[in-house]
Amino acid sequence: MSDTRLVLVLGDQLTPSVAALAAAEKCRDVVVMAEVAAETDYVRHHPKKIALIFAAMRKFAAQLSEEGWQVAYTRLDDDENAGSIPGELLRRAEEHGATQVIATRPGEWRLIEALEDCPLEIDLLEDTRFIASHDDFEQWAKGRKALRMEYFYREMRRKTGLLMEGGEPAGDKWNYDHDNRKPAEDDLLLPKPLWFEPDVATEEVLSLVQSRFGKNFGKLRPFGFATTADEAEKVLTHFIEHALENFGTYQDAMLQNQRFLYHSLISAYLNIGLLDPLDVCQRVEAAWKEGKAPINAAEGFIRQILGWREYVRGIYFHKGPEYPRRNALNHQRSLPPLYWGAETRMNCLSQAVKQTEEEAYAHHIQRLMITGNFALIAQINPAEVHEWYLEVYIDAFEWVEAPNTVGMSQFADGGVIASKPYVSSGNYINKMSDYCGACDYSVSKKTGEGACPFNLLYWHFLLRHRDRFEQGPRTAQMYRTWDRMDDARRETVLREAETFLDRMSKGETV
Ligand code: FAD
Ligand code: DLZ
Ligand code: SF4
Repeated sequence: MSDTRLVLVLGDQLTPSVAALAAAEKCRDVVVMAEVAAETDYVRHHPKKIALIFAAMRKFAAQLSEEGWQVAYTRLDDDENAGSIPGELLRRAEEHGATQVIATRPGEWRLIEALEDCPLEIDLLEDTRFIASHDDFEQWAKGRKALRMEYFYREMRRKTGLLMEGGEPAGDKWNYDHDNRKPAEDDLLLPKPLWFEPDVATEEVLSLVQSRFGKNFGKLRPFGFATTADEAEKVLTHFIEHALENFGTYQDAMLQNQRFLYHSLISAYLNIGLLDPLDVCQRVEAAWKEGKAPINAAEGFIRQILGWREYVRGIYFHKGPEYPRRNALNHQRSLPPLYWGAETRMNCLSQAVKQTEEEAYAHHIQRLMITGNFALIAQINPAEVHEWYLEVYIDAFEWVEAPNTVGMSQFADGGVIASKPYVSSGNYINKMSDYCGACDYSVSKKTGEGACPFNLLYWHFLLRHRDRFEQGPRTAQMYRTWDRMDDARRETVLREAETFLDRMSKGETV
């Protein structure tokens, strides 16, 4: 046996300072990276996501080699490919006479369990690329009845000093959402995202992905994502210079011809290690200090990363491996084919799904208030909704996707994350988007031929769960509105909602 150790670097751990690399020695250890079927196939990922990960993995491996690391890299089509991460570790262990492995804890229970079952001596180190450690989160959560993001976020502001002035929040407010959430007008001068032409290495990956995963849901080309830390850095700079200023104000707006609005498009880069979350927050804070962005934009943006992103990761690990399978509302309906691009007369859903198919991207409000809202009020099985989100977005990894989908969007965790279900009638969608004007349905019609389905299903959902929500401080008002309607109207709403759901479940175009 040699004293060589294997250093595992996964496809979402592409940071030179990641814990396993920080603990390893260049002169002694071998870095193991592998493109494997177990990771490409555990769900049918969007082809753009596989392409991003493989291209970024290959370039990161090349960078490590240039820096003097010995890298054992396995390509998906290599003959000896063992097909899984533990399988590749075993193969490389034999090849190098190694028995010890240094690894950074993966971001999914599935892979953590697979590594724990692997018959090698694996040292699983904490992933230090987050602003809050597991201990930090556990200490914050200890003894609290409700684990609300807002209080976690305030603690993180205090701890990091971000947007703090003399121990108080900058501008004297923790949260500027009151100034945000405005609808947007379509405007040719809106900033355009920064895309990159694929180079030779990326083109090679694109050909592989096309031949192996071309049938997965989603368009592979055009492919313009950043695949190195340098490029991701350019995307961040581009966002800070051109979009940050308006990020807060139009954070919740949706336009059918402006898919990205003032969003940053950096989630995938953060999640695979090409950008560092604390660094991103500090860059945004600096832009605010230099007068390049107002406080509502800087605060709104920093809250997403320092607050939401860190908080959902804490929840995922705090709640354990069963969390993604929760179904507190006992919703059992199957996900309708419209989520996979089948025809629908609902323009908001049609636009959100088409955009997802083409870009592997939708912004937060599209995910929460279009595809998520509909799945919830149509009472779809949350396990199927969870799988859909994990498959279709470029940034989807279970630690961040599951709390957002199962918890925030589907209320399937019974209210751990959300203090109320994120449901709305068509009115909210009409206020925040330009979808309704081009829809077959009429958003102003509450019942009858052509009535917006959101207007029917919203009440159907609330009535089904009356026992759970009617006393809630944030939901009681909805029931008072319902109770004020006359009997005939209430009966019609529920009957038409049932008819709609039956038709949808039979596979009819709705
Ligand atoms: P911006 O709007 O520019 O926001 C900046 C950054 O804040 C994002 O890049 C992201 O890192 C972070 N952020 C914002 N909101 C959240 C949030 N709720 N949770 C965690 N981080 C957040 N995000 C993922 O990274 N992966 C997912 O798989 C994922 N699944 C989601 C599923 C549902 C049902 C919902 C409602 C949200 C989901 N989100 C997910 C959160 C959010 O929608 C995306 O992070 C965001 O849309 C990414 O686009 P952006 O980089 O342009 O974000
Ligand atoms: C998502 C993904 C894909 C599609 N392929 C690979 C791969 O071939 N090799 C690899 O190391 N990682 C891949 N990943 C990322 C892993 O699935 C990710 O590390 C785990 O889901 C934990 O977050
Ligand atoms: Fe969606 Fe209803 Fe508006 Fe159509 S009318 S786009 S279904 S909210």
